[in-house]
Amino acid sequence: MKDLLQKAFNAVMDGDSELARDTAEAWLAAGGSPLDLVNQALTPGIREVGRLWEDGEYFLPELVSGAEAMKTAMIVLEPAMVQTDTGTSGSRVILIGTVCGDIHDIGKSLVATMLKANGFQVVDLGADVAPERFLRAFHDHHAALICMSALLTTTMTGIPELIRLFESSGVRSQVAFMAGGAPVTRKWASEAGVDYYGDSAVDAVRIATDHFRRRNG
Ligand code: B12
Repeated sequence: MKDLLQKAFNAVMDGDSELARDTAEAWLAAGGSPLDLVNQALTPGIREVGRLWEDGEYFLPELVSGAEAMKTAMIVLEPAMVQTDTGTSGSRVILIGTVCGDIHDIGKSLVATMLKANGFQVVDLGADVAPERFLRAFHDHHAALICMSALLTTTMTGIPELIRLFESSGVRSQVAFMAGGAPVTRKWASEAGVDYYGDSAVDAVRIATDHFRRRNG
């Protein structure tokens, strides 16, 4: 299994989508937990790619192919993660999206997958989501919790912007907001008016579970 972890890490580092897919399949076939592969190999791999890019050792094509390799592995792993779905009713609707101007969607999708795996009904709006789309989806799906992801210091301002839109539309009190993503901190999120800050997909599940337990009694 250790060998597969190393292979998956290398696949992301080398931007090798084929190897990433094959390794993820082999990992599942060997009985490995999908989340372990994400946390112990794929995420460290993409973070290392980001570090090398920041240091000028990798260029944008390597960053893009590393992300593609990670996403390819995630496509294999996702069905195995959501298999534990407990089929809970629609009273636990969560909207999720990456804020406007930001196309990073790997972390957001991981959060969405983990929430689904824990029985929440998740409406994933994708990346680069305009505030008005969040508002429309909130009305369409009667969502009780909205999760926002931001990976850029230039786009994280979309978080308070979205909350202000809900305030000016008179619906702020009907919904709670959770935010996360590399540049977002607990302190910043609280100052931005966010109800919950989460630093990982596992954290998001814990917070959502507590939120709905309190709300639904
Ligand atoms: C992969 C990547 C890309 C890929 C994205 C592919 C995709 N489809 O997502 C590509 C190549 C497209 C890309 C583009 C760019 N990128 Co980029 N990218 C990254 C990289 C290397 C990894 C991000 C990632 O996927 N991490 C893995 C996931 C699993 O982790 P995560 O996203 O942090 O998510 C976890 C937690 O944060 C949390 N979380 C995330 N969202 C949420 C939401 C909620 C509600 C909760 C509770 C938790 C939560 O849970 C997740 C799982 O545990 C980061 C470096 C880094 N260390 O983060 C740079 C990084 C984010 N990028 C950066 C930059 C600058 C860019 C570009 C501007 C580059 C350019 N010059 O074009 C563009 C931006 C384009 C745009 N408008 O959005 C900078 C941002 C700097 C800054 N401070 O703003 C970073 C930090 C790199 C760096 N060190 O400089 N990028």
